[in-house]
Amino acid sequence: MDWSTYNAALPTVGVVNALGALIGLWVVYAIAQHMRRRAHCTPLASPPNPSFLFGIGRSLFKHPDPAAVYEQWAEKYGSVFRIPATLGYSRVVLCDPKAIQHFYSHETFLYQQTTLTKQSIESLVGRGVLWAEGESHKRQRKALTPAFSNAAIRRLTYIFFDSAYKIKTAWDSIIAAEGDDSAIIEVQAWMNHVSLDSIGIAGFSHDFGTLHGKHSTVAETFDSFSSLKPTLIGVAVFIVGLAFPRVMMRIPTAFRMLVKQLNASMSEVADDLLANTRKESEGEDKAEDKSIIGLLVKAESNQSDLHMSQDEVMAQMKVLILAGYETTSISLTWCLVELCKKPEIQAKLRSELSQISSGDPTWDQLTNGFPYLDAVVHETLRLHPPLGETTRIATEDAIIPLSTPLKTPTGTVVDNVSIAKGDIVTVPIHLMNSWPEIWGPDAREFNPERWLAEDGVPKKAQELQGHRHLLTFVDGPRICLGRGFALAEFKAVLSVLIRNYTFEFRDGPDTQIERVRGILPRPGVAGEKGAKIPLRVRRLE
Ligand code: HEM
Ligand SMILES: *[C@@H]1O[C@H](CO)[C@@H](O)[C@H](O)[C@H]1NC(C)=O
Ligand SMILES: *[C@@H]1O[C@H](CO)[C@@H](O)[C@H](O)[C@H]1NC(C)=O
Ligand SMILES: *[C@@H]1O[C@H](CO)[C@@H](O)[C@H](O)[C@H]1NC(C)=O
Ligand SMILES: CC(=O)N[C@H]1CO[C@H](CO)[C@@H](O)[C@@H]1O
Repeated sequence: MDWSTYNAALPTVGVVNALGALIGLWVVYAIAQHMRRRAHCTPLASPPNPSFLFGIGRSLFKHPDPAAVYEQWAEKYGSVFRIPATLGYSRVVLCDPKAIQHFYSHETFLYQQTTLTKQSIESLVGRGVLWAEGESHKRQRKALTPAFSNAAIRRLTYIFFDSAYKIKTAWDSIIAAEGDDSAIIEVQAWMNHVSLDSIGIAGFSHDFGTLHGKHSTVAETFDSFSSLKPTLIGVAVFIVGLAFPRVMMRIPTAFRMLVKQLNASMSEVADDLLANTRKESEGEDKAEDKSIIGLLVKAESNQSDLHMSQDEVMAQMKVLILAGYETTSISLTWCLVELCKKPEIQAKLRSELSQISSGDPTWDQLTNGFPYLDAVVHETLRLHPPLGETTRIATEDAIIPLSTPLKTPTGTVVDNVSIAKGDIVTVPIHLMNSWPEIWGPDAREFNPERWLAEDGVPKKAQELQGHRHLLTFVDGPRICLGRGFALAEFKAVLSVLIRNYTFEFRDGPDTQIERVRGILPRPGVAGEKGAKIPLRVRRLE
């Protein structure tokens, strides 16, 4: 036995023991707190826990159709239930319209982002409106709202048509190069381009130029998120991160490196805009900036009560990219997928759009003039919400009202549910948008007609708040600020594409499409790598 080794080991053992004891105490304390709070909560039914470490989250994350899983639970356990989460914690799931209305209307105050989400948003886009809560959120939101008014979007509509024509120019030359009337085009990449370029120009007068084939670090960074593989280290970091979010944010995983890269390239764009807007307000000869952030910076110098710091302005620009780029691109891509699955719907849409005789429709015509286009767009948003769930933490004990009384596991029937401060609450957006219980037997089908028929949106669906009774843009204080922007862009781009081309799956009508994970899940061909949607695009004469 070597004594020196033994002696050196002693203090280490002591430290390890002390640490162990401390961690043990902390766990006991946390559990006691949890039990105390839980004591006055309404007992809720819950599926069995497959894994103490991961709870049900991992299997849900991997599942191709999470809405179907939530549906089974809701049918078995009622419209409010608990699901097991990481390390023995649980999440309360709300599938009751009144409960959901209560949840969204109290967002940013009673229900706030979990520490992990908050940290991720901050590292991605800074302390902008997506990050803020409570009064600070209210102030930022108030400052941003005028820049998203109908009048503002009306002035920006030509930008969406311009972007669509850039696709047309590019596609026409791809098709011409084939020496035919059609070509195979991976449309998801183009929907990314059209979405990013439009947000750049309309949002803050910056042309990313991806529709002209320009390389963009911002686009590339977003794309590389979807090719990240969940590594063992990544999973470990994730678990540590649940308990110690600050530690996680410092560990240089691939995700963190990408976040940094994104931050750097987005900051550059922000600096440009601010410099230009400042020149403009100093009276230098520049075309007037009507972009969303341009308007904002100008308004900012006038209304001191709405003053935003330079950091906040930068953060808002990044928020626009984060909130508007992928969401819009994913929706457009899903729409093309659905139109390939249902050629008769594609044809009907084309026939409505053929009424356009000359020139582009105005914003007002886009908004109200094409009922079938409107129905196709909303049916896409209903079935394919880019954000599938909202998850928040309750900052206080709360009583959640219900539309329909709930039978608890102890057999009593309650018309409200008590939860405790610290409870995590989830609204399954995808389920609420497509639940047969709410939308009727054809709820899972892509059927635009439902938006045009007399009783197409059933009474039960009408109980849901939110844009057109959908939760795709959520509801309440955090309802998507860019929904008018998104709808105008969606409709403008779709109208140009459908008038000029027909779309079919590369490998025929039976092609299976699945959800591929990224920052947000995207459509991709089943069994193929990456989120790619190769379509045969045929020119119309
Ligand atoms: C189809 C496209 C879109 C969908 C489905 C969508 C959906 C959403 C959702 C679900 C939220 C709430 C996020 C949360 O709860 O944390 C949100 C927030 C937001 N969206 Fe959108 N969005 C879309 C397009 C856009 C566009 C194009 C813009 C901007 C140009 C935009 C700007 C925003 C902003 C600024 C917020 C933050 C609002 C707040 O925190 O108060 N969105 N969006
Ligand atoms: C993001 O970039 C800005 C400016 O370049 C910098 O000040 C900030 O620290 C960066 N944030 C992160 C999380 O990298
Ligand atoms: C700001 O105020 C000046 C005069 O004080 C006015 O000319 C300008 O239109 C205002 N700008 C905005 C964006 O309200
Ligand atoms: C909640 O429900 C219980 C019984 O189900 C009722 O006694 C109580 O008044 C309700 N509370 C609220 C705030 O609605
Ligand atoms: C052949 C055809 O219909 N071309 C149309 C392409 O789209 C533009 C703008 O939407 C129309 O002006 C063309 O007539």
